[in-house]
Amino acid sequence: MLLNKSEFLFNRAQQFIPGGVNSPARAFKSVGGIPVFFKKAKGSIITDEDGNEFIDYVGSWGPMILGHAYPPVVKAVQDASFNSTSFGAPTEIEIQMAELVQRMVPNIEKVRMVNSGTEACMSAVRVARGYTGKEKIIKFEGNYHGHGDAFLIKAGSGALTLGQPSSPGVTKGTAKDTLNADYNDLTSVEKLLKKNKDNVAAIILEPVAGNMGCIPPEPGFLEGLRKLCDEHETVLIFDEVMTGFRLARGGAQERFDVWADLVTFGKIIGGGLPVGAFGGKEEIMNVVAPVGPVYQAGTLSGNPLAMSAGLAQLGALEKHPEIYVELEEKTEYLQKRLRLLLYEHEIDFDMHRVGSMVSIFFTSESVKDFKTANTTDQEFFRVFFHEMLKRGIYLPPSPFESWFLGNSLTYEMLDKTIAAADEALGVTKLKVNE
Ligand code: KE4
Repeated sequence: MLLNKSEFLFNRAQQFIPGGVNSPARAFKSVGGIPVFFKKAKGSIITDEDGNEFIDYVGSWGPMILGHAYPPVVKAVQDASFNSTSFGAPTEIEIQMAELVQRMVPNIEKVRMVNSGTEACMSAVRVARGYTGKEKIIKFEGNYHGHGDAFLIKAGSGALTLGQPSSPGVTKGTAKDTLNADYNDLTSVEKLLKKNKDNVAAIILEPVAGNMGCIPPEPGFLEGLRKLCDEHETVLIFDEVMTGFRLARGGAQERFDVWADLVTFGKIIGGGLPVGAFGGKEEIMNVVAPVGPVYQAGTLSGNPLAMSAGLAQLGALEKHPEIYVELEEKTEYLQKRLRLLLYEHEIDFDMHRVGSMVSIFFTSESVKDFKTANTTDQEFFRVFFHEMLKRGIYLPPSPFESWFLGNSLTYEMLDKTIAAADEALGVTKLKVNE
């Protein structure tokens, strides 16, 4: 029986860990059932505790762009670990990482390593406030920037899936300084800027939304934000925790040729180890301690083990830009065939793909923001998710997440996925319309 070891482990885990998981996104809350416990993965194949194999479209929520247990990453981590895993003192490898980030993302004049995307985004907002002396920030409904207090105000990702537009524990004092605009709606931003004249420190956004499903910026949206930030002397922060090093070597900035003042990174930059980073204009970054007065610190920031994993993965991406072409072609191959299936099954849907990020929305609406993303038929997704799982396809367990493709996916795996989707869509339609 599938999942019996996962079921046993889940019961055990819940005795010691809230909800049995160390991150709510893994809890299967919006799809129901028992979260799958995995024991190993190689390339795009991930194996659960019962030995069942799945084709993986989560990729640890983005880091595994070159597949699990990518040999250069494994070797780099092994080699580094013999020399200790952390010193809490400066090392050359941190400089190598900073130099590599700057080569791949040329507007990153100064960069600071941290340990997660949340930390990167929290720090970037503090830096923007410290640099401008202003208090408010503008974010977008449905965007997720990690679990920092300032962001859990109508956040996307876990909070959206859990249906809590803002989290208890966030004080009114904090919430008042976070303003919510609508994604792809420049007018909503202009209104907030006007209403809070000269007091908006930053606009932060996912340049391609991934935490309400994959939703691209409409033409002119990013350019419009760039212009508004220049006019209002507001810091433009691109949260590229998901899109960084995925959509291109230079991430969404390079893909859309719109350049932010500060950029945050995570996921891919660590090769699967805990790494985040924030960086950008030297003039802004020089407010960061110890150069400037804005305090930001971390015991394990830039530790040699995590840097070795990140360098190995980013190094491969820098050296082999053809990876982005291959990955784009594979994702387009999948998207085109899934689209055909959805038409054949006469299922209402919208679908967005940017690079190797893709999502299906089971809705008749055209999805462009939080409101329209929410029209997706969550019950249909729930059944579809489990029908795909039964057929050995592991999708992100939420209708409000992007799928993440790794370049270790083969066309044989893609064809298996398409065949599984053909069956799963048919069965889902029957089950949901029963
Ligand atoms: P972390 O703190 O989880 O490393 O990064 C937070 C974050 C920041 N910005 C963006 C655009 C993100 O997507 C994330 C984290 N993404 C979620 C998945 N959508 C991580 C999964 C989880 O929370 O377990």
